[in-house]
Amino acid sequence: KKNMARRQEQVSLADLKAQIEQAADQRPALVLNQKLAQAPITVISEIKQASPSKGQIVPREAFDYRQIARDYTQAKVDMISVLTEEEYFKGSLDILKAVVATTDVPVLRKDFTIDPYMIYEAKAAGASAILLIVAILSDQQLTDYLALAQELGLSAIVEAHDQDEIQRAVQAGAEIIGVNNRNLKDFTVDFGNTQRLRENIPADIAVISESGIQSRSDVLQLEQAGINGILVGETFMRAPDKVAEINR
Ligand code: IGP
Repeated sequence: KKNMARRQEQVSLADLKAQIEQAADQRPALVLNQKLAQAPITVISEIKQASPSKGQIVPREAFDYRQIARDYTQAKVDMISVLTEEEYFKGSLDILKAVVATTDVPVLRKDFTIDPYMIYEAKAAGASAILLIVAILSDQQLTDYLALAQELGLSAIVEAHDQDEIQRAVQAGAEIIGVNNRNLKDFTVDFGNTQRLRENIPADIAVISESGIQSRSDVLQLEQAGINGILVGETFMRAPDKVAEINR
């Protein structure tokens, strides 16, 4: 929050809007929504060096996000997720901008979106999608932020953990729901939860399974449960040969 306030002082909302209008090189709008309508499973690969549950995942000096972006591109992933949260994930908007400049693959801004400014900021930085976490937003915010994302041509992944949050996501008009396999209270991972929740989500809403995905058999399990996409961070970040790991 502190970091964000600092950024807000640097670039005014009016300047962000002007940047968005002038941007020549923009990724196609709502690309993730289109992608998710097709088989096979959509793969979103994440770029992050650290997390609250795992600490430093790759050594700081080995965190070559441009090279990782090139590897993910070569592996033909559908989207690249870039953590921009600075304090817990040691990400930044500059990393996202560098990734956007390195690849033509659409990019997801992975952050704790808590105001409209961050959505304009994502668009101005060249992102194609944003994350909206139900647990930290009111119903009004969810509705408003989904409308803003749509207006800007951004896909929105609405993250929900339980039946109640899924209800709220659906009510707000989410087209893509991200179900986190990781319980944020104790960091345990449970695919069963995702599989059970899928049954209660309308079939026309795409579901992305997030976190803790480690193997081909994990992916098969999720495919069988009717999951449309996967979001994988740590497993790919730790893989010495990312292209081989993704095509495994
Ligand atoms: C990736 P993993 O276990 O593959 O590294 O997880 C992604 O799901 C995780 O980073 C994540 C996340 C979030 C991060 C899911 N939801 C919300 C920050 C904020």
